[in-house]
Amino acid sequence: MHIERVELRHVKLELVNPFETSMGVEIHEEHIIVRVDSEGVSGWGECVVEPLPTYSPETISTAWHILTDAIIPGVVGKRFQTLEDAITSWSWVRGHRMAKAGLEAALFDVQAKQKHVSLSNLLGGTRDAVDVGVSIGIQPNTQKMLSEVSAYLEQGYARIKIKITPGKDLKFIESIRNVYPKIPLQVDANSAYTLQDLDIFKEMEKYKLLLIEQPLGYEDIYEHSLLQRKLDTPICLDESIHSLGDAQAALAMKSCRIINIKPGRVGGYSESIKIHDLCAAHNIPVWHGGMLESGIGRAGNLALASLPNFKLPGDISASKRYFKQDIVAPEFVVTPDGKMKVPNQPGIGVDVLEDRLNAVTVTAKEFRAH
Ligand code: OSB
Ligand code: MG
Repeated sequence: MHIERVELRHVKLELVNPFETSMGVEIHEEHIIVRVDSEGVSGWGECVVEPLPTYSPETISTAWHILTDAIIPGVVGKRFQTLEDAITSWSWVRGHRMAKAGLEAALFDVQAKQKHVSLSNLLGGTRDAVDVGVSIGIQPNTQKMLSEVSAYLEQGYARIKIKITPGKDLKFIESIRNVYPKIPLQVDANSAYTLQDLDIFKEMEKYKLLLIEQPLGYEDIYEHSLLQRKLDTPICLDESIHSLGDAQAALAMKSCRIINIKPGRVGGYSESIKIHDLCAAHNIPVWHGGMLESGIGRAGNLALASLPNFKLPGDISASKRYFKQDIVAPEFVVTPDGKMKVPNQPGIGVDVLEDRLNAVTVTAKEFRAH
């Protein structure tokens, strides 16, 4: 694999609706798109960093810096025997997993295109469609929440997740359960609670939630084990799992019964597959999280979510749930039975629309060997 050129683009896409969580409100989605040109093909990846360190300590600026000054100089103009060799070239860089994952994704796309196989096929996927759900932000009142839930159910989503924060939790869950006693329903706290809030979680048990996502500290594994011990509802860790080692610790401590995998959070597809396999061996289901990706990241998410131990619906929604217009074609759609097709064309399996990409680009930078 000869890496001739790398390009970074800071992109800014307007969301169709503001997305509110316990971490704040997002009106635009800003990420970094990575393009790698190698031997006649272009590979694409999406680096899911955000402008400020609300979800992850990484930001657009830190990832731009690490890619530009540490990672890309060891890749551009180089020839690697294998994809693994390319990935190993940045193993000396500590942390900065989202930065690594964006470039790794583009290299996987290059590899799949050069082998004329789909990314799903290259990663070991076994399904041609996956169950998908929707992640609904915090709403001003229960009335508005109910209309959101009903609209998404009508579109076919197989599972509803709502964001919660202290004061906007039980009454929202109760209002949904009153109208929809049976739908698969889960909640995501994004670390907004502490062990002092045990009574709130105890109260949630009667609503038969599929899971409670990341209730406690964003790097915590130990306190989640204390909470899980007191609950029948499964805890699912998101923010706390950055690596295979974190997943091993969480399973050993029984901190959760389900894990959310986001390739950006754990450093890429390679680490995601290790976590997927570890969980499979321990009978722990995983599901694919989301970072409001554009179609580039979404295509990769679908490919990864086609692996067999992704047993619960992912936060992988239709393009139009996020953006007026996506930057890839075809756009992603959800079927009436709550599934999304896994692209089966070579690589990520969708075409990047260059004019759309240019329209959403804030800054771009090109790297070539000199
Ligand atoms: O915690 O899962 C999360 C979006 C940004 C940051 C964190 C999270 C989310 C989501 C969005 O829940 C899910 C999606 O992409 O649809
Ligand atoms: Mg989450």
